Amino acid sequence: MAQKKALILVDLQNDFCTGGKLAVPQGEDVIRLANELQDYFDVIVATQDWHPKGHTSFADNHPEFTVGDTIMINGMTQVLWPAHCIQGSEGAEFHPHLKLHEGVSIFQKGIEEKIDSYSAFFDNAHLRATGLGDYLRGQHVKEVYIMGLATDYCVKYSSLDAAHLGFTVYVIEDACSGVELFQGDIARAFAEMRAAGVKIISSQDVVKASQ
Ligand code: VGL
Ligand code: ZN
Repeated sequence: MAQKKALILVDLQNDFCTGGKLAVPQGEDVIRLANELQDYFDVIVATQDWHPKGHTSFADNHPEFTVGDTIMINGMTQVLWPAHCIQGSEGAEFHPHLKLHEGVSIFQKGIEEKIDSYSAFFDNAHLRATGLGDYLRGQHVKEVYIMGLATDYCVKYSSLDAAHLGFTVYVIEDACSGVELFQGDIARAFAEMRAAGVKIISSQDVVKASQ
């Protein structure tokens, strides 16, 4: 069976776009590339951040703290966010301009109340897999291309986990947008990804490679 390339569309949801609860600057600008780039891949996966109302990452659930604070929960650091991507809410829906190809598999993460999951592969403590790694292996995928929201959280942690799982990993830089909670977070995220062997490319590189 031939080796395959997968495209992972990370968290292209209303809450990460303009007007959403955790809006990433220009989040919706990457949707066009998501629509175009699907043409170049054998296997396509879309992820959704999918939290219960009482999720531990929501500042509202820690009344003594505020959005942007970092606290310790069960020995791990956790950034506190505005409530976002609540299961079944409009904010958790994919952006209306996203046109997913037929057969795209959807993986949801952050579904457990007590632990966050930035990565599309594992929760933040690496206790539980989402099934994405096994799914990709089952599809004979060797190379994964990652794009979406947000560069400095879900894109970063998904790409690091993918690299650790042994995939060859590409992050499509112009098809990502970041939170930049602290100035320099996006640049530091790319540096960490590079250090882990992740290749940072552009959407044009994907198009050119297919010609
Ligand atoms: C994300 C912060 C909180 C993301 C999800 O998709 O990057 N960021 N939850
Ligand atoms: Zn989240």
